[in-house]
Amino acid sequence: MEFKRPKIALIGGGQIGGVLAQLAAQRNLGDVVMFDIVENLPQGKTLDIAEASRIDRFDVSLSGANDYKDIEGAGVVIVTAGVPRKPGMSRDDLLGTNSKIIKGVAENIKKYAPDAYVIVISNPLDAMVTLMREVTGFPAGRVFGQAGVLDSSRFASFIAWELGVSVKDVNALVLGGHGDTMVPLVRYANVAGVPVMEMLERKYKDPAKAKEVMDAIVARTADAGGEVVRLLKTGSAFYSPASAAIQMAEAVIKDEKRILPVCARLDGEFGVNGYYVGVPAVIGGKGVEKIVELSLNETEQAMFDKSVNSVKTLVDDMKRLGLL
Ligand code: A3D
Repeated sequence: MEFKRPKIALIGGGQIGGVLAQLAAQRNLGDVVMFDIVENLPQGKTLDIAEASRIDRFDVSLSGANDYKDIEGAGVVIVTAGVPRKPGMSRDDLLGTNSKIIKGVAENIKKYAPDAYVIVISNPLDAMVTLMREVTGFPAGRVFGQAGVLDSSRFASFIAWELGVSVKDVNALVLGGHGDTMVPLVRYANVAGVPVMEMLERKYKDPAKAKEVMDAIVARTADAGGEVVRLLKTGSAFYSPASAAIQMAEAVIKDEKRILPVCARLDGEFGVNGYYVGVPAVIGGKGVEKIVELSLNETEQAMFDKSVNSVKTLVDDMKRLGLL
């Protein structure tokens, strides 16, 4: 038998696509083919990254493509095709433009990489994952979205910065749709096992002040994408979304069984039927292998329901516009 490196196809060679290619190579995850509709762009980016192979010590190959045929044999496909938002836009404003793009991308993935695991990053995330699944017809566990890993990392970072502790010791989880209604779960957030609220109350010696600080962290988490957009002005975050998606791809390729918050299809879990939303799940060699359920109190459940409803509204909009 002949051993072969895994093949990773990146659909979209823009800001996130470029960082994805570089991280996949630096981690020796597999051979990378980057597809984009812009002629020479993916060829140029991948050549640039490949020429650092001696410095970054990787043997995987990188190539660019303007023909979908080149993604044949891909085991993992990461999709960033589409447009990012600009200041003043919400993710939902991208629905019309990106739906049309994702539909075409999905048809080609179905044709050329019918066995692939598909990780979607394009916004509005939950709606685009839904569309990808619908058009490819792949099993639900093979199509999922990146949002929760990044949103949770943002939440964890803000907690670590506030408490002056290593972010490596912070566990923080964000549930729900990838939009303004996302649900950072304060009650489950902890630092090396100690509840975050206890840490904050000890720091400020005032429960009201601790709550005020946490409310600000929660609000900043929900607005974190917008904060970066307002600073960049020309596009949205791209380093951190790429890191997040690579963690997910690595969990699949190495069958790690990581528990990661991802946009996954729910079939009764969390009381939701037939919709894609952000929840913790076991990610391994079979993609989304299991949804990890956890109990929510009344307030958390109400926030989660609101977030799920905003995803449902977007999916309904796609149906109304004939996009789904
Ligand atoms: P950008 O740098 O514009 O790259 C998008 C690329 O897609 C460009 O190179 C385009 O040429 C390409 N493209 C356009 N149409 C097609 C097509 N039909 N087929 C193939 N490629 C095409 O954007 P970006 O990389 O900054 O962001 C990409 C997407 O990710 C956007 O929709 C963002 O909103 C989204 N995003 C998601 C997150 C999440 O955490 C979910 C975070 C940040 C950005």
